[in-house]
Amino acid sequence: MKTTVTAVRARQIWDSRGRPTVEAEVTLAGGAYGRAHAPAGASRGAHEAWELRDGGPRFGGLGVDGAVAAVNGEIAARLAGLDATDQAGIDAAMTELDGTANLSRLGANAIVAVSLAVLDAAAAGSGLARWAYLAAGRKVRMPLPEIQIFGGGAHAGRRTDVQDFMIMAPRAGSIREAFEIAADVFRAAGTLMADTGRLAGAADEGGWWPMFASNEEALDTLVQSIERSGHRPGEDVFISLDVAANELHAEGRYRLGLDDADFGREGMVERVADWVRRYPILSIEDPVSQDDLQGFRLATEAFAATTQLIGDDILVTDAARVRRAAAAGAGNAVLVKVNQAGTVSRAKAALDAARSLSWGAIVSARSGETEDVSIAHLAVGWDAGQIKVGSFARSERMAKWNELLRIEEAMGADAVYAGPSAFAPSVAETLR
Ligand code: 2PG
Ligand code: MG
Repeated sequence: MKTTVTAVRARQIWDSRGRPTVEAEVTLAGGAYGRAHAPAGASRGAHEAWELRDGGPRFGGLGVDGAVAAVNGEIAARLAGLDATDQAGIDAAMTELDGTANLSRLGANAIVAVSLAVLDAAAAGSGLARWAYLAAGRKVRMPLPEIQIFGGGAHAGRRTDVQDFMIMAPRAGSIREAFEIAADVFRAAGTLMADTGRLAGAADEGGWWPMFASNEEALDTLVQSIERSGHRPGEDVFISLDVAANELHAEGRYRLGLDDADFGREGMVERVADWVRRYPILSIEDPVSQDDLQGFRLATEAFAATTQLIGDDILVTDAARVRRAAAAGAGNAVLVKVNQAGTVSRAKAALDAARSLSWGAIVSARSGETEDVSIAHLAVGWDAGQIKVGSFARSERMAKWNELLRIEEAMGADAVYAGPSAFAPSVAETLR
């Protein structure tokens, strides 16, 4: 069969933070070829699939020789002869071969790179772009992008407590227009920082380095940037925050160092709820820590009827966790990171769980990325409705945004921007 896997190979390459990561290549009997890279997070949930690093003195312990060897040895041997169009079968073969729940034996970085490379090869073998191969003839929407303007938290030496200060343009007419708005706001924010003597470079995902005296000063500056760009906060452009509160949490308390504030669960939720009331915020991610389902439920009660509430570290792209949170009345959207799940199939299962609950779903990059554009195709082909890639700068980010422009153009008259339909129904209602 033309789509039979004939070769799987890996090598160590370097990511956007100059750290080693895994590149996998897959070749099929008919000559089709696929390639993909494992991304890497900095603010990682403890329940994520396991990224295998070599440890020891070399590269600060971040080497991936073990993961590369796992691909070139056991994984390559196991996948030879399997059909690349059977993504579920390939992914199951790798998870069974690994034998651990969190893929820690062979490494989720090894497995995810191969899983994505198999998808790439299978699409190539079918003569289709990955998004079209995944869509399989169904009508899919162009996703609504979340675009970072200031990067903080673990991506900027903890200069702010909140990690991602992002914008969304749900009322844009197309993703092309959403990018034009983002470019305006990003530029205006840079000018504003320069004019006020606060321009100090970029954070890990390309957002402006957060030279602020409080988390609210960052929010105020973001609103000013939107205004300066000529767009209207709360009308054309909304704020989205990833609090990444797991990083602020220790021994049952939340600490906002920049604001010199210390909270219990209720206080933390109230602080975020207060921001939601006072700023044009449309989406909040991880307002509480990875194990604080009770706090996630409190946040849901406080503001999720009208605001998107995304679980990242608390849901870790796991279908069972999504269903458990929903049963507890917690959350209305899931962040989908393929490397948190470990395989394309597991990530898709988390997205399907969200969809069956009428939740929002945001396909997301990691803070450590490469030129790999797989997630642009997943977001479109899976009809996720939203995508998060980082800022509007640096080529590991722009590669994904630019790929989305190509996809939109290829769709031609069929291209429909998800807009408000990307959100859970009660949140979408606020935009109509
Ligand atoms: C997140 C991501 C992307 P990281 O928390 O959502 O911003 O960060 O990849 O470091 O986990
Ligand atoms: Mg996050």
